[in-house]
Amino acid sequence: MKVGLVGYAGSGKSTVFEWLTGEKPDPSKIQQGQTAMADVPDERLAKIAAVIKPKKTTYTKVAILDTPGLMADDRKDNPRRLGILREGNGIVVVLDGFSGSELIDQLRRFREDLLFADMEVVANRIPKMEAGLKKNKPVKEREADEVEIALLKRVVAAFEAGTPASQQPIAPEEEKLLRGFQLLTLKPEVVLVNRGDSGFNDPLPPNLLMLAASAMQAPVKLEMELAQLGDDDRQAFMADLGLAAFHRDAVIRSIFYGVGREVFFTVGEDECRTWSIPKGCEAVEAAGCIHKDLSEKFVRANVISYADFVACGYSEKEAKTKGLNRTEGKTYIVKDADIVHILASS
Ligand SMILES: Nc1nc2c(ncn2[C@@H]2O[C@H](COP(=O)(O)OP(=O)(O)OP(=O)(O)O)[C@@H](O)[C@H]2O)c(=O)[nH]1
Ligand SMILES: [Mg+2]
Repeated sequence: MKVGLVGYAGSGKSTVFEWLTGEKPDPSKIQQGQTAMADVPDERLAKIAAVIKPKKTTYTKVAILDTPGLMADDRKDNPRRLGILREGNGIVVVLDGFSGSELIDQLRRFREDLLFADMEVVANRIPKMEAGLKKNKPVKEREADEVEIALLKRVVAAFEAGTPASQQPIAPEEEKLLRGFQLLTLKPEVVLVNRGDSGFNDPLPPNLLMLAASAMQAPVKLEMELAQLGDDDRQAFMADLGLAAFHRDAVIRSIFYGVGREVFFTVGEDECRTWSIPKGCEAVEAAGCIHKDLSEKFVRANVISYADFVACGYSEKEAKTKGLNRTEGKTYIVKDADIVHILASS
């Protein structure tokens, strides 16, 4: 699971990268993008671990990718800069909320750049495919190419009209043809406003929330500076500034859930752990997130819902006694925070 930080030059992407991952970005590597991991904190797992006291507690991680800033004036190079994001599962747009620049304009312009980058890759493919039609080809192949070219032309026309791929009517078989482009306007987007030392308790402007209902904000640089202080100083400064708590953990969780992920738990005396899954996935796919073998040799899953597990005092034994440990098959849709045991054939 990888998400890319993106935004205009100087919006604070590299500051956010360090805030989320604890790693300092290396300026010499910025052009190709750089990645570091961040734990996804989970209070539910922390509680489970406090009761079960396993040897090890492991949180699932998300890979955070820092990218070179987009240029606001000369936008020609922006598609190349955005290209780094194509392999990611989602996009975090970092808006400059500290220098007085209009937030809504930044987001609008960013979305234009994103759409333009997608339009460029799809449009560039059309003349190449048309040239291929001039060669001798079996009829079936030629027909398939013609269908594909018609699709690409339709998608480009919609881009020209300003419609991102996520809002275009794309049938599942068309989606397969488009998959190779790794379209940016199909990726889930999370908006993060990088606030300065003040204003972080003010609500975000309503016109921004109209464009991005779940936009978040955080005083990123300030939190990094406060984190360097000793406990007493930090608490005194936080009280002075009106900062009730750090935003970092909530932001990382919102990014994780915002790009369509969820977790399930495995619990045991050796290890308690969260596993990252796509929202709404089947038990057999969830098993594959632990190990490929577990999905190939899947027999069944024993599942306790998180609420039942808590009600049973975090005891699997108790849940079993009360009949709350369910046996589920391959197609069971795993719920966020389910406690799961996969049984596989050997
Ligand atoms: N005053 C203030 N400065 C900030 C804040 N966040 C970041 N900065 C400063 O803004 C400058 C740019 O921050 P970076 O994190 O490097 O921004 P970036 O988006 O990675 O920039 P590029 O990689 O060049 O696009 C740095 O000098 C930061 O110290 C903030 O909240 N307040
Ligand atoms: Mg940077």
